[in-house]
Amino acid sequence: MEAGSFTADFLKQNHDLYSAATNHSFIASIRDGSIDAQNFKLWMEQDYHFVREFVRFVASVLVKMPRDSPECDVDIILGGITALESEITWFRKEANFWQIFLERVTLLQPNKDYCAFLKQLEGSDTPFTVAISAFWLIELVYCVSFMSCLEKDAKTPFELISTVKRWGSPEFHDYTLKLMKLVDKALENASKDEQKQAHEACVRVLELELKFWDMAGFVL
Ligand code: HMH
Repeated sequence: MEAGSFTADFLKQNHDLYSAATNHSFIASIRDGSIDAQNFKLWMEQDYHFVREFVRFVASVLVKMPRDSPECDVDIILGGITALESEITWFRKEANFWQIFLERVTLLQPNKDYCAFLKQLEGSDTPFTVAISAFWLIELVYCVSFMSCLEKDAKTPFELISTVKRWGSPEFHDYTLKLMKLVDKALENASKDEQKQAHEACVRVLELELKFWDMAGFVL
């Protein structure tokens, strides 16, 4: 069988897990308007803290970029970091609206596990190729999930529109496509071992995303 690009091959080979991570019942409940405010607040509290760790992870991806990378490639990651700053400001504003006290949040186990995985990827023993692959997929799962909440027949509640637009907008989708191209370019000439490591990291991302949604959809 002729091998295609890393990203296309990965999504084909892990179709069921990818589909489970991007068609979760938590997202379906936003899409059909049946979501409970408690679940949404729980997701927001946890995700804010995830994003705080994610900032460090994305910075580590930038540091790992090969020195001879074209400037436009570096700028894609830099743009990602810039977007995270406005994301954090948005989280604080939303938290205020939902009466969430972000500094009082206790991290739940699935979030702790995900942040621990990010920390591991931040380490200097994780190659750039592996880190950028995970980065692409982390963004893609949110993009594809939230995009479904903006489809014509979606009944997303008005108060959640700014959330779903953050990750489900055409601009965010373009950004994931740019990341995808960076991944495929980086892995084209990588060793078999790095390709395998990148594949494994991406499987882990899907598993962790799935558990993160499970956590958000679970009411105590
Ligand atoms: C858990 N995955 C999780 N949170 C996010 N904010 C994203 C992906 C996308 O940035």
